Amino acid sequence: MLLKVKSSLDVPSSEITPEWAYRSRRDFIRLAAAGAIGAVAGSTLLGREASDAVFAQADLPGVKKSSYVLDTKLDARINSWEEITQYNNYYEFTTSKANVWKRVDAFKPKPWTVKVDGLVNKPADYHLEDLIKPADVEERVYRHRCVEGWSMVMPWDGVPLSNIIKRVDPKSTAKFVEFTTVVRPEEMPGLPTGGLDWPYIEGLRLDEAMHPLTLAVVGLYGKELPTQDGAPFRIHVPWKYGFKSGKSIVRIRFTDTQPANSWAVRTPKEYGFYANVNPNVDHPRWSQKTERRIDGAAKGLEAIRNQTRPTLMFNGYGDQVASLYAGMDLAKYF
Ligand SMILES: Nc1nc2c(c(=O)[nH]1)N[C@H]1C(S)=C(S)[C@@H](COP(=O)(O)O)O[C@H]1N2
Ligand SMILES: [Mo]
Repeated sequence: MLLKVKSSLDVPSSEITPEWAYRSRRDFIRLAAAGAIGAVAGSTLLGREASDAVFAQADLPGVKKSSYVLDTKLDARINSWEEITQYNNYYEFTTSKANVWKRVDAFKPKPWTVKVDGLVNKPADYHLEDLIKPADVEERVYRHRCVEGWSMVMPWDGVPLSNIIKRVDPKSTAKFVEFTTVVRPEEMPGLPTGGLDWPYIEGLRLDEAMHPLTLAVVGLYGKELPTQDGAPFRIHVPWKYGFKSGKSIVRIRFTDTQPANSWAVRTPKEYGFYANVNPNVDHPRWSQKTERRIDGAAKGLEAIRNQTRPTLMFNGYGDQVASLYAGMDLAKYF
């Protein structure tokens, strides 16, 4: 198989990449040398490498590195492109996590329009590029925790959601933001069997949506977002369970009442509106005290290895976000 190695690899990694990226690169080179990965090439962003699958996806030009980087004391390894793009929840395609990426080919993420409406001063149908300016996009490595118990670390490319919200200027009466995700029967083979009422709806309190950690995501590893991860535009709220982060968003509505989010509508005893990552509040059918960090690199993706680790309050982002919930009983508002 084709082996492409970029010349920047000759430069000591530590000189051109931050420590976390360096470790991830070392990991990758070790795996590549061991033959675990078929093809290697140098990716431009942050000096990381990836297999050919990455290069099928178009570059996002000019992604900036962000000051929000991973705490390497908690996480030394960023999940690989393959792990992030071949183990997904996106029920509109299939409920089988390992197969979403195989069922997305019919989906067309371009062009993309987002309707902004409700309690907002500049309602309109916006072209995505007018809502998220490509020049503003930065990369942030965030932990991601699914309510089902698995977790990953991903390098998302996006802008703070607050940038968009300021651009469209909510009215002072707006208290919540509701996100509606796309429904396209011709392009989404899992709709009939997905078990939710479509469209998938999520929402945040306006102050959660304005929080600097809340990201409007358009890319991954410096590449355009693959469909299975929510192309062309999804949210990532790193201190909340993954279901709060809607994919392929087509509508942003500002409201004064709490949005009826899909999972809370479907099973209110199991899923709430807040869904803050909380090891002390169990899901009715399982504990949330620990999580399984997806790590398919060692044995190949067919044998995803369990790496059990303690789940952190607010997914480790407590210092930044706990004040949003001061005085709230988080067992009641789960
Ligand atoms: N439209 C839509 N958005 C969605 C989902 C979904 O099924 N449909 N799944 C959610 C859940 S449960 C999780 S854990 C994350 C998964 O994101 P990832 O596949 O990029 O890791 O997407 C969230 N957003
Ligand atoms: Mo999830």
